Amino acid sequence: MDNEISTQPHGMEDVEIQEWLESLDSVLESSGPEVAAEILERLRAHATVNGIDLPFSANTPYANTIPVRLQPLFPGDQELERRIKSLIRWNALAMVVRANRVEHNIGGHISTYASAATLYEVGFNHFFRARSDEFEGDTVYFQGHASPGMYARAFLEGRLSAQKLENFRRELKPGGGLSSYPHPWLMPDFWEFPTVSMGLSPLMAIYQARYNRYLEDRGLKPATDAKVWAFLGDGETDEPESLGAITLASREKLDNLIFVINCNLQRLDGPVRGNGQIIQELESAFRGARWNVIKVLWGSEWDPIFERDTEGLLVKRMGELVDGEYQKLVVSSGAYVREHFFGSDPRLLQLVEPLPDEALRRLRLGGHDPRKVYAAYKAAVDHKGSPTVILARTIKGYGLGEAGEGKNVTHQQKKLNEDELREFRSRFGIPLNDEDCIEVPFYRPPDDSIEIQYLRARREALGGYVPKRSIRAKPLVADHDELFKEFLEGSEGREVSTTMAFVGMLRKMLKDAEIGKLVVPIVPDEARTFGMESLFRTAGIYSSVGQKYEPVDVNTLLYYKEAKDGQILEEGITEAGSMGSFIASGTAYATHGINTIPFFIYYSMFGFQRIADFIWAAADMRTRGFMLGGTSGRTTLSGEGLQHQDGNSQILALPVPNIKAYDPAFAYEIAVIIQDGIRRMYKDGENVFYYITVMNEPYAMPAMPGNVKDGILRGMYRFRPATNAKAKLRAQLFGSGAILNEALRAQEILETKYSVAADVWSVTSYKELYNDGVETERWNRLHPAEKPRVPYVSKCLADAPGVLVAASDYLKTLPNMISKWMPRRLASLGTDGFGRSEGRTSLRDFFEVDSRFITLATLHELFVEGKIERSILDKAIKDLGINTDKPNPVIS
Ligand SMILES: Cc1ncc(C[n+]2csc(CCOP(=O)(O)OP(=O)(O)O)c2C)c(N)n1
Ligand SMILES: [Mg+2]
Repeated sequence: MDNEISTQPHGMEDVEIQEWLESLDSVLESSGPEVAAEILERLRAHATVNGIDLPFSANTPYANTIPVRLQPLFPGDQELERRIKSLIRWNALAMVVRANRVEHNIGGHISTYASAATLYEVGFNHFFRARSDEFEGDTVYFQGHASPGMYARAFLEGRLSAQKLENFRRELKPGGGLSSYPHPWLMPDFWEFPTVSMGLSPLMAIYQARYNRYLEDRGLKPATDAKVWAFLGDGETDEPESLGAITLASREKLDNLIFVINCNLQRLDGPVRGNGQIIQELESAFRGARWNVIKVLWGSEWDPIFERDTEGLLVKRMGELVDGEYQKLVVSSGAYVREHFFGSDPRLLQLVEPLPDEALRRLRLGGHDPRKVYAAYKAAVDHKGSPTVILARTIKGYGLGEAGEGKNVTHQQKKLNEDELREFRSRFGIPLNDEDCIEVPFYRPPDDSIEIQYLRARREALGGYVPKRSIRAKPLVADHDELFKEFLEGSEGREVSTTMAFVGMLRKMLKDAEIGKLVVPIVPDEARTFGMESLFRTAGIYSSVGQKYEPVDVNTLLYYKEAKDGQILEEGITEAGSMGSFIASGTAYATHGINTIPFFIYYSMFGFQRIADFIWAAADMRTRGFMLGGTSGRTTLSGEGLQHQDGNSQILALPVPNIKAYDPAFAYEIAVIIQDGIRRMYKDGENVFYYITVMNEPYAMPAMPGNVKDGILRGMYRFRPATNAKAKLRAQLFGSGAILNEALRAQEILETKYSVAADVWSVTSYKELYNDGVETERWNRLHPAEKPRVPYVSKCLADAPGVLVAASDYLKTLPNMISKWMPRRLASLGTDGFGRSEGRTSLRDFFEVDSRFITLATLHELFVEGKIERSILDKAIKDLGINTDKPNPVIS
C-alpha cells in the first residue's frame, strides 16, 4: 500500500529515524501543527528540487485523522447514551425478527444499523438540528437499510407506536405500518429522502447542499449554517453516481455538506475490498477531489497502545493488512489477534503484553466509539472551505455475535435463535428475562425514565425530531391567465418549433410578478441547442463566485453571463446532476418552504433512458416541476441518428405513477399544460410532476381552436374536423407532436385524392388516456351495481365515423395501449427501431410515419372493411411512391 511508513529503508539506522521523528515532535509541541505542516511541505519541495522522486500519495497513514490531544471532550452522558442506543438496537432488531416470524421472508435488515448505531446516535444526540419556523434545520440522508434504527428511535421518542413497529414492512395492515426503507411517498410526514437505491443519495445530497447555497445567493432564503448530512455504505460507493459529483462539492466549497461513510468493510455478499483497503481507496479519491477527509478508525482503547508505540510500528502494521484480514480479525479470539496481528513483530507484541486476550478482542473500532465519532462530527461541522467526508470503521452486524457479527452472511440475517437473542439482550443490558426476551418484545422505558427524559431533552435542545417531513410553503394565489394568454393566439404564420415556443414562455414566466423569482431553469450544457442562450444575459447563469473573467463574447448581445445571483442552473454535461438540482428545487416547497418551480430541459434521449432511477426517486419524493425532453421525436430530430433520436421516452414515462406525460404539437397546448400544471402543483398542492416533449421542427403555430383546454389536459381533442362530414368514406386520424402535421397533410391527400373525409385529433397524452381507461375499467369492476362509466377515449369517439389510424413519433405500443377503448380496430404507425442520421423526410419514410403512410394505412383499413377496391390501394402505393420492398425499420 502507498500509505506505508517504512521504518528501515535501505539500512537506515533506527536511531536516525528516531531523531527525525523527535525533532518533528518538538516542532509540533513548540510551534503547532501549522508550522510542522509547513516544514514538511518545504522538505517535500526541497526533496523534489534535489531530484528525489517522491511517490505520489493522496493517502495518510491508516490511523485516526484527529489525534487524541485535539479530541474535544464528549459533551453528553456517555453511559446514558449507551443505554439509549442499546434500547434502539434491541427494538430495531425486534422489528425485523418479529416481522419475519409473522410472515416468513418479509425481510428487513439488522446488520446495517447494528454497525452504524453509534454514527447515528451521536448525530441524533448532538448534531442533527430539526427544522423549525426559525431555522431551516439540517438535512439528513439516512442510509436506506438502516431504517429499522430510525424507526426504533422514533418509537422511543414516542413518535411511532408499537403497533406501527409491529407492522414493519406491512404498511397495508390495519392501523398502518412502516415502509421497508425511506420513502416519502409512503410516509410523507416522516421520510424526506429515498436513499435505498444505492448511489443516488450521495449525488442528491451534493446537489441539495449546492441548491441551498443557490437559494441563499439569490436571496430566496437567509444564509445559515445548516448542514446536509449523507450516510452511505462503503459498498455503496462503488455505484458510479456516489463519487461522480464529488468534485462539484469541492469546487463549490460546500462546507455545508458532510458525508459519513460507514466503513464496515462489507457489502451484501462479502468484503467490499477483500484484497485491498476501501478506506484508503476512498481517502485518496476524496482527498484528490479536495475534500476534508476525517478517518475514524480506532477507538479510545487503542490510544494508550499508540502512545507506547514511539516508533510508528503499529500504524505501519495497520497499513499492511488487507480488508479481508481485518474482517477475519473482527470475528476472531483475542489470542488469534495477538498471534496474527501483533505477532508479526516482537516489538508489537511487547506493546500489548500487559493486555489480556479478552481486552485484545474488545479493542473497539473508531465508528463504535462515541468520543471518536463526536470528535469527527465536531471537526466536520466546524470545518470551513470544503465538504467533509468521515470514513468511520465499524463492524457489520456489531453485537450480533454468533448470529452474524462480521460474517459474510450478516447482511441477510433476519432471524436469531433463542441463545443468540439472549446473548444480544445481555450484551446490551436490555431489562428482559430469559423467557420474555425470546419473544423479542419491543421495549420502551416509561416516559419518566431517565433514558426517555434524556433523549427528549437532547432533541428539544436540537429543535425537535428528525426525520420529519412537512409542507412548509404557502400555495401560490395568481391564476396566470395573462401570462399565458399570448401563447393561445398562434404565431400568425411565423414558423417556430415547440421548443422555441416553450423558451418564449419561460422568458415570460421569468418576468412574472408572482412566479418570476421562483422559476429555476436547469439545463445540462444544451442551452444553445434549445435556443435558450438569450436567457444567459437576462436571467444570468448561477455561479457562486460570480464571473472572475471577461467572457470571450462580452461584446455580443447574448454573452455568457455568470453571476452570483444568476437564475439559470447551467449544470454542464450531467443529466444526473441536473436531476439532482431538479429534485432539490422541486422539493423546496417541503425542505425550505419555498415554491421554487424547476424547468429542467435536456436532450430527451438522455432523460428517462439514462437517469430513470433518479426520476423514480423524484416521484417518491413528491417532487414538483417540469421536465422537458428537448429535440424529441425519433423522426423529428434529424441528422443525429441512433443514439439521440428519441422514440422511447413517452413509453418510459409510463411506469412513473405521478408523472404526467405530454407530447404536445402546438404552442397553445404547451401553454395550457404548463399553466394547469402550475395550478395543480403549486396552488392545489397535488403531488404530480410533468414530462413534456418538445421538438425542433419549425412550423406555424395555430391559435387555439375554441376552448379545447379540457381535451388538451385529458389527452385528446378534435383539432380539425373533416370539411365534408357527409362523405361516404370516413376516417379518424390521431397525431401527436410534430407528427400531427403529417396527419393534417394526410387529411388533405385523403380528401382531395381519395374522397375520404377524415377528422384529425391531437393526442396530447396517451398516458392520460390510458390511465383514464384503466381507472374506468377498474371502477366498473368494483361497482357492478352502478351505471358503468365510459372511458374518455370512448366518449370522444362515440360518434366518430370511419376507420381509425394513429401515427406517433414514439413506439406503436403507445397508441395501441388505448385501442381497446376505441369503437373499432386501430391501425398504429410508430417509430420502433434504431434511428438513422437522416433528414426528416427520409426518416419519416423509413419509419413509415409520414403523410403518405398515414394515407396508405387509412386506405388499407377502408379496404379491409370492404369499403374500397384493392385497385385503389395498388394505385395509391404507386402514386404515393411507396417502396413495398423497403427494409423493416424495427429490425434494421
Ligand atoms: C442500486 C442498488 N443496487 C443493489 C442494491 C441491493 N443492496 C442492498 S444493501 C446492499 C449492500 C450494502 O452494502 P454497503 O453499502 O456496504 O452498506 P452496509 O449495509 O454494509 O452498511 C446491496 C447490494 C440496492 N439497494 N441498490
Ligand atoms: Mg458496508
